[in-house]
Amino acid sequence: KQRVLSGIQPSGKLTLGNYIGAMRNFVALQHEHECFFMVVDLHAITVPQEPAALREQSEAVAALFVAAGIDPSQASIFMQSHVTQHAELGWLLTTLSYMGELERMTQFKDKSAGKDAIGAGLFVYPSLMAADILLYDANLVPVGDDQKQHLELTRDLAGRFNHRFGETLTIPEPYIPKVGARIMSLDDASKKMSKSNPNVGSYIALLDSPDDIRKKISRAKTDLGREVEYDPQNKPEISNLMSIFAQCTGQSLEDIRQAYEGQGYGAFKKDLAEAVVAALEPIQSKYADIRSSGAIHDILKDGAVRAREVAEATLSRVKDAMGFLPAR
Ligand code: AQP
Repeated sequence: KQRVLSGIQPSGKLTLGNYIGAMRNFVALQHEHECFFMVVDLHAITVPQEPAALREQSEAVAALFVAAGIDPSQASIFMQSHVTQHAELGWLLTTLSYMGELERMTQFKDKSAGKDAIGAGLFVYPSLMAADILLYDANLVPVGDDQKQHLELTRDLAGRFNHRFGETLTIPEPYIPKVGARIMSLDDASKKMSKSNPNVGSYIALLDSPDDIRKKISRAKTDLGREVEYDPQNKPEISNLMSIFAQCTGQSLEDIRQAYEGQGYGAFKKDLAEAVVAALEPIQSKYADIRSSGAIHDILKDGAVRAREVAEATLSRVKDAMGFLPAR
């Protein structure tokens, strides 16, 4: 069986982008593969987080994994910070990372742009992410398009480690959806939809109420003209909305174009809102059940036990290869 590993940061409310770009593939991969899905809280603190919000969002993300369809008896669901090997391998890989390659990461450039106090953790984020993946000898990493560059760096670091210290780490492959790998912001289709965007109207949260979803979609930016056509170059806003429609209903872009021919944006947006509401309804109701049952704590406990076992074996191999004196 191939190993699959991925994570999501509890850095805000999960969005439709997180779901379409990443989580949906977690669900699809769980039956054929040995899967590890984690809430990457150590990553979330690379930008300032309020303790109470971090705690709440962490539990919310874990519960959303289950609500979205990840079966905890099939896949291990855990908190990154519950498996201390992540921080330790993260440090080891930081020492193998080059300043130049970290400086080239677009996520670092985007998140540090215009800030005068930039946390060092934000800079070494990709080294920790490499540790997350390499600890599990992951073969496949389901992520959205924005994480492709970090995954490339992970592959470079694994290759560098193996070259310097002997074959130790498995080189992972990205697993990126062919469509929906980059859902854009509702207020600006040149930026990806992001849970940490301070403008809540820019994203649809998986737990937004039906009324909020309707409001956000009716206010979503559209392009000049009135034809519903997929043309990302010239009509980026409407093309993004069409992608969301296609992802929520399973219809093709061409079917959507034909269905709204001559009707303008208004009718399309109205149906889009209902399609999103319908797609999220089952997730939201399952989420409410899981949160009220309190079952998530046991799920996280079991997941961490399974994860630790694999992570510790890899970490020992790595430390041994690097020449650390074994503790007796
Ligand atoms: N807009 C998106 N479209 C498709 N996939 C997306 N992902 C994120 N945004 C989109 C994918 O979701 C997974 C979890 O992402 P993350 O929490 O690790 O951080 P991120 O990639 O930086 O996502 P956000 O929502 O933009 O979070 P913040 O705002 O905190 O940085 C990843 O697989 C990602 O590709």
